Order: sequence, then structure tokens, then C-alpha cells
Amino acid sequence: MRHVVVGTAGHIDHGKSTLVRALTGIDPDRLKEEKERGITIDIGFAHLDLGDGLTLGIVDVPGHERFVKNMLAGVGGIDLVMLVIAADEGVMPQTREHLAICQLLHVKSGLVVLTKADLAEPEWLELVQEDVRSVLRGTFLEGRAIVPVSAKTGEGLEALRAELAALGRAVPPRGTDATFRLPIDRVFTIRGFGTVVTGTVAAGQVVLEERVLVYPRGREAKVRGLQTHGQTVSLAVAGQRTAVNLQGVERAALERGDVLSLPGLLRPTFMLDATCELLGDAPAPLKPRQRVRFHVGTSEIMARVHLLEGATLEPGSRGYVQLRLETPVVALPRDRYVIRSYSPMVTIGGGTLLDVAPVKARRSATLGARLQVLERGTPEAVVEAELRHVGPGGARTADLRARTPFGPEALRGVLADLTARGRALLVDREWYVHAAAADRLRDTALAALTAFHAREPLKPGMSKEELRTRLGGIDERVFLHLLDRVAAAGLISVEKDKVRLKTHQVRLDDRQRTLVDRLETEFREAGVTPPSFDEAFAKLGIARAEDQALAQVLVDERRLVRVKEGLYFHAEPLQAAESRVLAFLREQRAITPQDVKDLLGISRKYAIPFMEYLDAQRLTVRQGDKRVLREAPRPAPGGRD
Ligand SMILES: Nc1nc2c(ncn2[C@@H]2O[C@H](COP(=O)(O)OP(=O)(O)O)[C@@H](O)[C@H]2O)c(=O)[nH]1
Ligand SMILES: [Mg+2]
Repeated sequence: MRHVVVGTAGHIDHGKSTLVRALTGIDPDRLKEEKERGITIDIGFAHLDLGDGLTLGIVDVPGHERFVKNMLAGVGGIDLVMLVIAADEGVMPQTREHLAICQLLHVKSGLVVLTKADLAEPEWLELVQEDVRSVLRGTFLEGRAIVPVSAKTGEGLEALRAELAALGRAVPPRGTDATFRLPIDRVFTIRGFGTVVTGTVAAGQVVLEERVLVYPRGREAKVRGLQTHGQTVSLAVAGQRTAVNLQGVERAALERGDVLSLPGLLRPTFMLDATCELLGDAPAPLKPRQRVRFHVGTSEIMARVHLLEGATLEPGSRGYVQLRLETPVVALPRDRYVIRSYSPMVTIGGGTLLDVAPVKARRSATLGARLQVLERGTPEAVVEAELRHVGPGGARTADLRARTPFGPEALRGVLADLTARGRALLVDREWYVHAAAADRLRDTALAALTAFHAREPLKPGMSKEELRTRLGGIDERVFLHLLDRVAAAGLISVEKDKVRLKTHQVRLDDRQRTLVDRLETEFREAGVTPPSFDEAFAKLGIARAEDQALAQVLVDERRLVRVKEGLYFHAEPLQAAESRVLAFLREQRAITPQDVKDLLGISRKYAIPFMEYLDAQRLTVRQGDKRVLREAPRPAPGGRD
């Protein structure tokens, strides 16, 4: 089965809607006002089965200059265009504007239909065709068929069907490796079913019962029903006109311009970096910060264009720009967009989105080079540029999905390639950091450690947390991966929560060593009733601050153990006391503070912190005023312990 979407285009009253009706038997003018006034206001839909498994979805657009906005919502997802020109009137303003829009949106192919052929003499028809050919010169429709048709007599309809079938079969199938996106062009409710949205599936596919998200507002819903061309289906794929019945979201929460996709895959943005081509017949150069109407997918948003090159952008030329939007949008790089001037409302240009999550742009050579890679680079170069851009925090695969044009398969392949070539590091599941960013992190870490050791020669190392803060508070997993890598390279040692340069050692001179030894003896002999540091310093006559700092050496060497804030036990008596309490507990099952005081001959001042320390060591647990042995946790039925 092939599904191809064809859009009409052309000036008002040139016979677009009549042609669609003549081809399909379906009247695309569905609004009451459209039927009454005989003009198309909003986009309408029909479909045509051309046999051999080829179905055309048809989007009929309004030709009136006031409704170009609606026309843009309609042609966003089309594969082919039928540029409709009335034989009696020939090329008119919206013929040119619609042609320019299709050109800007990179519509691949199409043809011209000369309607109302019954109203034109053969010689006149010749002249009109001549004129049309010259208008098409240099556009994607140059050299395409020009088919004279009369909806009134039926003349030419067969030839048109044959042309459409040939063009339809030549449309390359849309790839399946892509993020599902459906730009919404209509929202309505059907009694008994609830909210329905329609649009052309721009990429990927959606299945019944799937959880979807309406962007940019982030409303989650479930696909309760799917229809394409009036048929109920369980799967809708790229290129199909589709109606989606959504469960869990009210109609009022949705509007044209929203995008239906899967949760977590797209990121709303107020800024976009892009190429911008100004049409040759744009009325004026584009000025810095000019306010324009920005159209992407089915949305229209007011935006200011910040030029990233040159003082102005002249008609017929192109440059890089940053679009700053007044409301957020979701889009992906390589999406095409159109801009129209605020007033008069005319199409002036468009381009390709390159960065859908940029920072506020300042002109620079680096930015220019980066945008060039995003525009023209290989997939590897583009993903590498994005990884470089996010820096030391790295990016998860989902982040890269949201900011590159690649589908999951392609992205996986590119990341595998970059990792194999050492350009990217896999720091955790589906989480990548660019090699250059990792090298910078390593250098910063080594410099921070060097400075730390110079400042704190008595400390064995810097705490991991402090080092992570020095590195800009990077994510824990990125940090731990970095430590592993630098340790594996033999540059640092990591012990418990301390990191040191491999070359660093705490070195004490003889006088310092003696002081440390005396301090240790003091605490060892005090047993389970140790002094405070100040008491010990006073007793030993250690008065200078840099000498008092030596106490930390004993803590770092784990000769002194912190039992609570300001209370340190020597490790040996602490160990002995611990063994005695545990032996008591194995016999008596429970122990009270009074028991501890009696057993160790200490006062409450030491007994209580000591017991809390045993709890904290997960040796005992408190039960009322007693402690019991903590048993090895075993899974209890019902999952409680
Ligand atoms: N004689 C003649 N009139 C036509 C033909 N196609 C359309 N029309 C008339 O042209 C007018 C505009 O047609 P419509 O389809 O609404 O034009 P649209 O604005 O391009 O959609 C209507 O009055 C149609 O009846 C045709 O092939 N021959
Ligand atoms: Mg019409």
C-alpha cells in the first residue's frame, strides 16, 4: 500500500475545490460558510484510490490572500502539489505566492492543472501555457506536466489521474526510522467518542492504544481510535492523512499548530537557529530583529528574526538567523519553515531549521562553523557537533533524539561509530559525553587536585563531592565515569570518598610525627571516655593552629573515629567496646543504656553517643529504650521488613 498526500495550490476562484470534487466525488468545502459563500476559507480533505494499492490523500487549500495562513497549515505535509491555474485568467498573485511557499517548503514534485479549459480557445490555451512555463522556470515544477482540464465537461480528468498516478508512484517511500510526529490541523469532538485531531503523519507511525503527548503544552493522552481516509485502522504511518481519537484530553486544551508525538521525544523551544532565504521578490530587505509570522508544521507564531550574518538580508540572498518566538514550538532540525511579513501579510522567505535548542546567539566564528556543520555535515559530524555543544554534562540518547533529525536506528549507529572512534564516551546507559569535553574535565580535575594538595598538604585527598563541585557540579554518573577513566590512566587514586593525585602523599616531619603520636597515645589511653580535641591540645600544650590541624591526620588515617560531632574515639578501644556490647547482646538479646554504662564503666555522656553510633553502623536497632542486634535483612512476604 502506498499513501501519498497531494495538495492543491493557486489563486482564488481558479477551480481548486471544483477540481477536487470532480476527481474524488468529495466536496472539500465542509464549512457552512464556505458552502454559502462559495469560497474556501479553511483547508478541506478528500481522497482518491488510484488502484494498484496507491491512495492519494488530498488537501484542498484556500486561495484567498487573507487565508494564506490556513493554506500553510495544509501544505506542510504534502508530497505533491497540483498548482491550479484557471485557463481564462492565467497566472495571478496567489499563483506565485503559493508556488513560492511550496518551493520554500521543499515540496518535491507536482504538476500544473490548467482548469476551466472549456472557457479558453486553443490559441489562448497555448499562450497561457507559454506564460506558465516561464513562471515555473527555475522552480521545482520546471519541466513538469501542464494538464488542461475542465471540471465542467470532464475533459482532461483521465489524463490528470494518469499523471497523478505516475507522480504518486515515483514519490520515494518515507523512511520508517523516525520520531512519530503529526502536526495537528483540525481539532473537533464527535459525540460518543470525544476529542479527535487530524493531520498528515509527518514521520514515524502511531498505533492504537499508544500513549501520546500533545506538544508543546505537554498533554498526555491515549490513542483510542485511528482512521485514515474514512477507514478504521490500527496503525497510521508517515504520509497518511489521519484522524486520531484521543482519550484523556479535552478539545479545549488542543489547537491547530500543536504536534502529536510520543512522550519525552520533543522539547518545546522559544528559539531556533536556521538558514533563511529571502525571496527574490520580497518587498524589502530583512532588517535585524524584524517581527514576522513564522510558520512550521501547522503552526503560526509571531517571531523576531535575529540576523547572524550581515547588516540586513537582501531579497534573493540567504544567511543564518536565530528566530526568537513569542510562544514555544516543537520542531526538529531539517524541518522547513516559511516567514511572512507582519504587514502587509505576504510570504517573504523561509529556510531550514538547524538547531532546535540553541542558546541566545551572539555572532561568532564558532557559531557560524557550527551552523555549517548542522546544515551540511554528515550524520556523524552533526551528532558530534551536538555532543560538543552540550559539553561536560553530556547528552542522553533521548536528548539527541529531540535535537537531531535522526531516527532511533540511525542515531544508534552514529553513536556506536563515534564511541568506537573515541570521539564520544559512553558514561552510562544511553548517556554520552564528547571526548574533548571529557578531556577538559580531566584537566580541570587534575588542576583542582594539584591546587588542593598544595593548600592542604596534610590531607590525604579531596572529597569527591568537593571535586564534583569544582567541575561545575556535573552529573554524578558523568563524574564517576570520569574518575574511573582518570584513575585507569594512572593519574589519580580514589579511596573511599577521597580523591588524590597519584603522586601525592601526606608527609610529616619528625616534629609533626611526634605530635601526632602523642595525640594518638592520649586518645588510646583515654579509651571509651576520650577527651575533646581542645582538652587534648591543652593537656599536651599543642597551641599553634597548624599543629592542631594535625589531629585531622589521625582522622584521615582512621586511627580516630568520629562517634558524633566533636566526639572521637580511638579505633582500638572503640573496637573492643563494640565487641563487648555485641557479645552481651548475643547472650542477653537486648541491652539498655544502664547495661552499657555498667558494662563499660562509663557515664551517659559517652554511653548514649556510643549506642547511637552502633545503630548508625547498622549493628543494632533501637526498640523502645533498648537495643537489639540488627538481623540481616531478609525479604518478608508482602515486601515489608
Ligand atoms: N466553466 C468552468 N467553471 C469552473 C470550472 N472549475 C471551476 N469552475 C467555477 O469556478 C468557480 C470557482 O471554483 P472553485 O472550485 O470554488 O475555485 P477555488 O477558489 O480555486 O476553489 C466556481 O464558480 C466554479 O463553478 C471549470 O472547469 N469550468
Ligand atoms: Mg476552493
